[in-house]
Amino acid sequence: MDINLIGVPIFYGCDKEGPQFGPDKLREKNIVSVLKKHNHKVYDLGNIHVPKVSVKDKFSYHSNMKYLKPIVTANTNLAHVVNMSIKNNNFPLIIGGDHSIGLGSISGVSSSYKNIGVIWLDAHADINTHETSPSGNVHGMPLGASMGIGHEDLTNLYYGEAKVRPENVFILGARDIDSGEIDLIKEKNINVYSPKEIREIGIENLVNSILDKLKANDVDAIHLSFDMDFIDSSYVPGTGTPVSNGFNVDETKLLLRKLVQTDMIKSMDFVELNTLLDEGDRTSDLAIEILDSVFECIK
Ligand code: HAR
Ligand code: MN
Ligand code: MN
Ligand code: MN
Repeated sequence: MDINLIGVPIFYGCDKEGPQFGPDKLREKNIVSVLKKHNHKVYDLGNIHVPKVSVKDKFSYHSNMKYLKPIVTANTNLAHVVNMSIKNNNFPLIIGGDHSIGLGSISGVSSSYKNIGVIWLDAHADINTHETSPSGNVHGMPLGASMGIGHEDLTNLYYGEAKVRPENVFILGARDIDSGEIDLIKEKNINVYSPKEIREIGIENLVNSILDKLKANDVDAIHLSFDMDFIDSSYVPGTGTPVSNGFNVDETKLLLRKLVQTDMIKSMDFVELNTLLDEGDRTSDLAIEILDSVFECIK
């Protein structure tokens, strides 16, 4: 496979310094050679431009969406690079940065396909809006916005319509969901599975049933978005909002490998590595270990 490696050095979505160093940290840890080991061609496109703004301007653009303008600008740049990558038959591997970059990656992917599915691996649901968010952090909003829910500056990013239908969205590993998000999950009937529910169903059964549903819905490609806090907090000190009761490392790898073995995953985000919070390089090393395992299975 031909992989376009795309870094997005942004922390504005989580309002906590650290994730902006993720892309270069993974390069320092030889992400390119790790991917090449599995017979992929890798084109490192470098980092997407993220405009610099002062902390004084955090609320200048909106009262409950911090750093809105630079987030929209960076994600519009990202969307275009992702769209062009897919049009050229390259697999975009988008390295964060915080999870606000899901806005740009999904917008880019959805431009290239008729009807996409999104599988979101995360301790959080990331479907808040400016009206429901308890924090004003935009990394808690990208998945809702991609479904057309929320503020028009986010829902109209790159092009002006919803990027994915709610029935084609699957949130896996969620265990820290805000009350406004719970209401929305009920209202839109969004597919959400906690780690406990996934263990009960079984990883393999779950992957099969998701794939059956997406195929029945005529989905032509699936975008996989992986937030490091999907993994249990005991393994990932280097992430901004760790949550307990998550999957261990082996379960995480198994789920990811089963997902990519469906041959339907055509793009992937890898986000929320915070190098400043890490214990040594523990979480960066784990990030490399996971990507190594996943890209061994992608053909
Ligand atoms: N739900 C909370 C909020 O919206 C926390 C967001 C979670 N942070 C992330 N994204 N790492 O998954 O503020
Ligand atoms: Mn997230
Ligand atoms: Mn999260
Ligand atoms: Mn996160």
